[in-house]
Amino acid sequence: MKPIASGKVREIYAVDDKSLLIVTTDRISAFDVIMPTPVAGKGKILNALSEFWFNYTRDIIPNHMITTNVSEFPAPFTDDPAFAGRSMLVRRLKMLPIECIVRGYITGSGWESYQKTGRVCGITLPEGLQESQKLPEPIFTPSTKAAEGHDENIDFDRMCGIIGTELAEKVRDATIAVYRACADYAASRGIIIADTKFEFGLDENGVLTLADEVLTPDSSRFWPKADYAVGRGQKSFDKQYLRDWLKANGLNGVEPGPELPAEVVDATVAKYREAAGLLGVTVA
Ligand code: Q0N
Repeated sequence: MKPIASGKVREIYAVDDKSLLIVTTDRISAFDVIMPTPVAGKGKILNALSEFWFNYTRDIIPNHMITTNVSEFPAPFTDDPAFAGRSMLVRRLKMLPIECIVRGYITGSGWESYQKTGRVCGITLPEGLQESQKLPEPIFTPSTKAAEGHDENIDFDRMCGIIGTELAEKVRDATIAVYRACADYAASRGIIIADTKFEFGLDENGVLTLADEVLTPDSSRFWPKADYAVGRGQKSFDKQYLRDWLKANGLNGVEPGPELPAEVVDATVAKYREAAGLLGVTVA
């Protein structure tokens, strides 16, 4: 079986007209480069996190998850150990061409934009914010895939022009509601979810449905609450050790990525396990 789409970390297999199988590999990227060495265990942890959040938010918005139980997968995937624990059977949707980003804290490209213009995606923010500061309210900052394949930030009016105002309002409200519920939960367990990206689709009845992966460290910025302080960048919950090692060896951004020593792999997977543990997510 060949995937119909292959991302940096995940692969999507066509199952039938109604469903797809999303497989989360153990690949890891840093500074936009995929490392040749897998982080054994990472895929299962990310799959378990997405499954947890889909269940946690099911009363806020329907989602695409059917099952993560490999025994319930259709042929030829049934009970395949290569897929066990790292994959999710999902409903096939008509995907919306928008990346739904929500930010509770000002960092990254949002911080760059704010420093230059005082705004992010057309939203004017209060004056005098410091780097990494919590925003008064979470903000919705959509983006779209530009022709080059790179994401382009858009304002809400542009989004309305692409998918229509009524749907855009629903998507924005769902994005903020899911983020609030999950960020509050994570904060109560020692993890700040600074921002995240959701993708939505419409099901066969036109019902807005949460898709993709949800609130993993690959789609979000997780910060350890214990180390948080405003006025500077924050340590990444999961990738700090890897980034520091790459930088110390002059290998940040170098293609192809270097083979990783066991110590880097071990320290990194330990952080994914720690995040899951703090969130109360058990990984098979
Ligand atoms: C789907 N992707 C990749 C944008 C796309 N439930 C679904 N139904 C139909 N298609 C998809 C899903 C899901 N999930 C998702 N491609 C197809 C997701 N992203 C990756 C980043 O770029």
